[in-house]
Amino acid sequence: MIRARPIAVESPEDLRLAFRRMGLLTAAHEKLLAKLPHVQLLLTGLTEDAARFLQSRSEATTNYPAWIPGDAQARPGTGLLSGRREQLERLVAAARARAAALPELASALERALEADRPPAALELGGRTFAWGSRTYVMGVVNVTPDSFSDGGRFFDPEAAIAHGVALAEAGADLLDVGGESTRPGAQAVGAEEEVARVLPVIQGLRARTSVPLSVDTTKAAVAREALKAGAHLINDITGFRSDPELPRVVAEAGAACCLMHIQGTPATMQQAPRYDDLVDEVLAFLEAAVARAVAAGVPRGRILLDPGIGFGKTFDHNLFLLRRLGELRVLGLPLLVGTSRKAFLGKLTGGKPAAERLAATLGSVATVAALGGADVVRVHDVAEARDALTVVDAIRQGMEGGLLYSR
Ligand code: HH2
Repeated sequence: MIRARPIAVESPEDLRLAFRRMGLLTAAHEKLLAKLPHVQLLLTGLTEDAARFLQSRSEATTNYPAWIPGDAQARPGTGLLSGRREQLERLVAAARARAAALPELASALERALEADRPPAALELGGRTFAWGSRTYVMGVVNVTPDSFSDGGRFFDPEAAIAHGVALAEAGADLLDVGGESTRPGAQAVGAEEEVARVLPVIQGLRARTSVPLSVDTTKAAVAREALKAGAHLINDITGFRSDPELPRVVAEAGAACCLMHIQGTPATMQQAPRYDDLVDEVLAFLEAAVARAVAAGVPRGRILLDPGIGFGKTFDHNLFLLRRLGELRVLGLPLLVGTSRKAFLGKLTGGKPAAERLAATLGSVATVAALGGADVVRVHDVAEARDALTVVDAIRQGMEGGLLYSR
């Protein structure tokens, strides 16, 4: 009986398994892959020169990808490139070789073509984060009286330390200690008060666990003390936009950082979030954040990025961004995603309060992991997230059955 079945073209692994099934030599796989998968790239922000170049190449020969320009009046500088990988690679070379070279276009295309490669591994606090090998878990330790889901529960330092130790034992790969709530409309906390909240907890956790420690702060003064006390990563929900000193403090300590997208400030962010192109604007914000970090001396390889779910985003913005998370892979850096117990999950589940959003959280965590968009998930319930992710990661990597083809 003749059968035909679709193989996911965006997954080279599955195409390689199809080649095995067909008995083709391993040596030929890469060559065949370059000819096969269809790459579609949405381009925005094109100069007229770059747009003309794309048009002329696609008209000239079939050596280059097809080019569909966007509406010149309504959406200038946009278009879609569609073709095989080798055609795209030829286009990159042509953009570089041209007398009036187009390096920005060439780099943007190159980054898009490399988006399926995992970022370089990160050494943090004596552990290796091998991106792409599995989804890592960051456990939340809120030392605040007013966090949206657990405010006041771990305000006492001993309670916070015990909670952090429990999360570490439950399998957290990182702990994120925060002394200031970022929920919409939260009261700002002074640096002195924030240091007084987080420092004893960092010291206690350093003494009692070997898990790398992150500190959720926007302030250089807090970061400085936290890093001195042994924290390894600074998690700034404003993407190094609120304290110009902060990137330098991170660089000088040789620490890592997580830079998050936010529109507005926690006080105002949920009033009227608005975007023309959500993914494009998040990409632009994160690129600028990386530039600030690198300019201050933070190596690119010590930066994680976060789309900032719930930070200046409507319900629909959150869902769309989670669905299209994979597009942020063009940044070439590991992605951290925080959906845990957030309001959009409450809304999706008929108005459940934060304390009853565990199953919804696990659904969101499993989805972002399965879509391949997240390297780290930031969660309150570590043991449960670990179990869910173990299943997702195992299914994503379940290729052993396909290896039978080569026998
Ligand atoms: N979400 C919160 C706080 N910090 N950091 C990153 N990188 N990503 C996030 O999504 C994120 C974050 C909000 O959660 P929580 O800490 O539980 O609440 P609160 O800010 O009220 O303390």
